[in-house]
Amino acid sequence: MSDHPMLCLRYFPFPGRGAAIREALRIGRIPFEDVHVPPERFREQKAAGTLPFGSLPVLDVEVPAGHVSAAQSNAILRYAGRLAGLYPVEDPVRALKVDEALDLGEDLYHIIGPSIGEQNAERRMAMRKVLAEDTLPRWGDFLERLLVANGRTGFAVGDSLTVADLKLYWIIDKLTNGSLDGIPTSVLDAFPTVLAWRENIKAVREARLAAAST
Ligand SMILES: N[C@@H](CCC(=O)N[C@@H](CS)C(=O)NCC(=O)O)C(=O)O
Repeated sequence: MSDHPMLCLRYFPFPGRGAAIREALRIGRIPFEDVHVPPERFREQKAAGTLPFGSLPVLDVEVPAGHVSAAQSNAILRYAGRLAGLYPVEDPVRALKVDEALDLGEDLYHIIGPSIGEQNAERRMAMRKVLAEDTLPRWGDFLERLLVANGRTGFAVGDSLTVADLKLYWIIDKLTNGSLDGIPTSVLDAFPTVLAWRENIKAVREARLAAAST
């Protein structure tokens, strides 16, 4: 029998804020039920008030004392990171830097969120133009400087994979994979350390996921 509590992760059937959590648990070989909630089911759950803050992801944890449900992707990711050995529990300063990077990831989701919610195509493209030409290059520079300050190790914090890399990897993927119309895949090409970090994390994640699945 597993030493870990029974876990159930509820999220939409796309990467979004769920991918980093799914990958942290998989890399750590932590068993969990990966529930993909279709949009219509999400609307039902939201209307029924069964989601802590009316959003996903939600992690359900079965402990001897009972059942705990928690929302907030960064809180869930830190918990997953502690279980998986991808969060520096023994080093408060390093943990501070991981937390900083996780919140940087959330800031980026909030920066692109309004344009994703904008239904009017003309207004959406106007928002995307500002994002592509001004906002995202500015934040790309913040990330570049964070990675340079960490010594260009290929990781966001220290010299090994943490949940900070997984969080940032998936938001940077969203910004550069061409799925946001009006945001060119080259939007972060001016930042060599970001590009090198992204390639490194892509390879490290794939290797760790492959190793964990054997
Ligand atoms: N601060 C929350 C934000 C959660 C959030 O906005 N989730 C989105 C999906 S990534 C969602 O559920 N959107 C649908 C809605 O809010 O109606 C977190 O980090 O988990």
